[in-house]
Amino acid sequence: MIGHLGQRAVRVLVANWDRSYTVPSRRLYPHQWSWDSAFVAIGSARWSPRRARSELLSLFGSQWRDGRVPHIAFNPEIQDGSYFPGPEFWDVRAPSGSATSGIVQPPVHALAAWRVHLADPDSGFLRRIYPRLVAQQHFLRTARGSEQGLIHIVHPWESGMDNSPAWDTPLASVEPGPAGASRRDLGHVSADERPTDQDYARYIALARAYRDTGYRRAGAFCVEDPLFNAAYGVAEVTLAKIAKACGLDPEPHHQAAAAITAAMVEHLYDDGLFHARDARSGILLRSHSAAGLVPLMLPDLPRDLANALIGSALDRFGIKQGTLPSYAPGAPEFDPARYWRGPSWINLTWLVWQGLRHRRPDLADVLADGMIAAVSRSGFREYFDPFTLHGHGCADFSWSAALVLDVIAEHGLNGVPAAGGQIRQETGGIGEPGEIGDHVLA
Ligand code: 9WN
Repeated sequence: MIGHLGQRAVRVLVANWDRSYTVPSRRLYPHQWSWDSAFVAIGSARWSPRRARSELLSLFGSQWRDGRVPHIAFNPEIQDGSYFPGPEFWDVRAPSGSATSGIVQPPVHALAAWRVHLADPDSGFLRRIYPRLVAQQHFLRTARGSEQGLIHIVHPWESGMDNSPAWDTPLASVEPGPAGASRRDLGHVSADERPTDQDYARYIALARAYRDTGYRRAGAFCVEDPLFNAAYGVAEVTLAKIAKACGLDPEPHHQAAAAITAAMVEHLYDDGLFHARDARSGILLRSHSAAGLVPLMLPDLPRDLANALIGSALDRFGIKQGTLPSYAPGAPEFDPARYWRGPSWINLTWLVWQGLRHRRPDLADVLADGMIAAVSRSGFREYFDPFTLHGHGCADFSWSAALVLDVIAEHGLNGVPAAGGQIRQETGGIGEPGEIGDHVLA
């Protein structure tokens, strides 16, 4: 059932495993990233729920006292300077003692935890992770929440879609600092697939300014992003399920989820797409980012809006072709090869796939086949040209491998899902690639 493609995906995850979690990429991203680990857990749940639990628990081991889950937890054994900005730049430690960054990423972790539980029910795991997930939401609500109930982000890196054209306008007001010389990414990936030096210098200036307030006050960049807020809403929907499974009251989570959806509809929606909003001026930052389709994941999205989003997915993003470009191809800023400015990403496609599965299973199937086609054609690359499926960015990228395992388990390689939605599980100890390989790849 897993097929040759699934075996290759497992091999990527085994190769990127680092004792208790998975690095996104050995060379380009050699530490633990927050939303990457959530996506990896969703995929690992299909073949090794033990690894999936470890992935999430290890990340939450670096949670701050205020509930924030940092976007990077640094591996102390990795040589200084192999990723920039590294621990010396962020200059902060979690209560566990691990060096971390001070910003966050979209909170897709409750969803991941629930999927891990569904794959291999473990009430001890759920009870352990639930208060941490609640604290993560609490941090967002209290430190980043607006009166209208929306969450703002303080850095493009917090959106997960760092280089999206959606950030061109808010970034333009950021004074670039001196950063070019410190970049490490260009040693691994071609410059025309990555952010420009000027944008990179702005990222560093913003991160430095936030750091210098003790990671408390937003600087020039302060926006409410539809993907981030949709993830925040889906987290409440999922926490209701987790609370119920733990014998706790789900009602506060239901109420929170309904309020988030309502606030998003009122403040972030316009003309067939959700948009980011400048949190200070309240001005909508209209763009053509596929982040605006992710609210399809919200189960209580009004039906007429969901239909309008599906119309945009078809007309503006052309998903009938099987791929979801990260930015609408008809827009002037579209670039099929540059990071987040047009290429297809497996994680973004997976999120929208989730949103379509119950609403338009026919279109969901088209996207599932498209994800499989992209990695079959080009391997588990970081991103793909949405028209040619040519691979870009780094190779052996963890979430591309992990989420394709989930797609194989749910949708199957030829439209036939794996029995029980489960790919064979490892039975050996974690952390021994050979051992795991023997069990899964036999
Ligand atoms: C900054 C790790 C991360 C992803 C992000 C992606 C990219 C980092 C970078 O890589 O961002 O966090 O150095 O460009 O944009 O979504 O989590 O895979």
